[in-house]
Amino acid sequence: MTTLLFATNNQHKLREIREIIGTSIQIISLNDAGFEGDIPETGDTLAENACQKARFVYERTGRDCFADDTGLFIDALDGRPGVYSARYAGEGCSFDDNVRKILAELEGVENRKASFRCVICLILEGKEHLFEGRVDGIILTERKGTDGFGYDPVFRPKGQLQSFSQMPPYLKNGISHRGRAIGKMLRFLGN
Ligand code: ITT
Repeated sequence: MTTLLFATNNQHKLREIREIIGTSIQIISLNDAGFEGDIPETGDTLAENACQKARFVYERTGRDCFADDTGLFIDALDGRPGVYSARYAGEGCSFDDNVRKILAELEGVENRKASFRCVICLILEGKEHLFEGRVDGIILTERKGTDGFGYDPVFRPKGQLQSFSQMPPYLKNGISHRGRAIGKMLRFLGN
């Protein structure tokens, strides 16, 4: 069975990736691999950051691995928070702080269009492969639902009646940015 190390410190992403991938590939966490410490993330694009994270972990572990870099791009905010989605409300901020900040910035704004975009960088025997996934939707005026993480309570995908936080995981994963990017990676690995 293929074994891949997932270069993330975000436990929500780890759970989601395991739910999406199921048992076809064994996903090892940084913890399982005995890897400790921060992974730098200083790029200006999702692809640069995904590759930086994957390369950093590959160089230190020598294991085939992948990293995911994700951002929420809001039209009315000129694409913010975008690449800076994790620390939008400042260093050490919580998911809730970030949600509060975008809701305040969008107060009274009619155009609520946004997209989640995810880039995965997979490193197999030292060679990099990129996979992208995107989902379009809108930013709600208030939080809805309790599942998921990050900006999920205020993001409703196009054509859906529920926010990502109101959906059972299989529904979110079936249409999400991450689900789509991982689907491409699995098809590549299957070939
Ligand atoms: P790693 O770099 O360790 O993987 P991170 O949390 O820093 O973890 P990102 O930079 O890719 O990861 O993610 C940016 C932020 O975007 C993340 O902290 C969440 O707030 C948000 N985010 C990512 N994926 C999301 C999702 O599926 N649903 C809602 N918000 C998400």
